[in-house]
Amino acid sequence: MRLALVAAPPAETATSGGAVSVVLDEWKLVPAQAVVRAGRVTFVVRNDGSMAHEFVVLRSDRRAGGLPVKGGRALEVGLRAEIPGIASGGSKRLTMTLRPGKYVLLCNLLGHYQAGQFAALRAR
Ligand SMILES: [Cu+2]
Repeated sequence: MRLALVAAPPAETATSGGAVSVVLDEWKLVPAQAVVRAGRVTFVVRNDGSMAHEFVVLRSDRRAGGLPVKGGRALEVGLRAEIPGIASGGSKRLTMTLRPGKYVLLCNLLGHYQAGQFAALRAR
């Protein structure tokens, strides 16, 4: 985390630190924005669904819907961070450093990715 901050240009770290709201539901994952500034980002993830969900951040150049799937779960290649469980009606935060690039946000509970709980995110 700290290494990535040090490696980023000063202008970028100075303007980073934004919050990104994300809503989980059956069967979708909807970030408030598709593009964020690289650097420190806080995801504020709210579960509006009727069942528990999770929130996974992968660094990937693949299409958000094009991750390889095995046994009902997407392969978590490029895993960067995760909120393992968010109860129905609950909300959790995750602060991490995003380097510039393409990311896939998903819920990877059994079958949820294939049901449509994913979204693309780009950091620049
Ligand atoms: Cu889910």
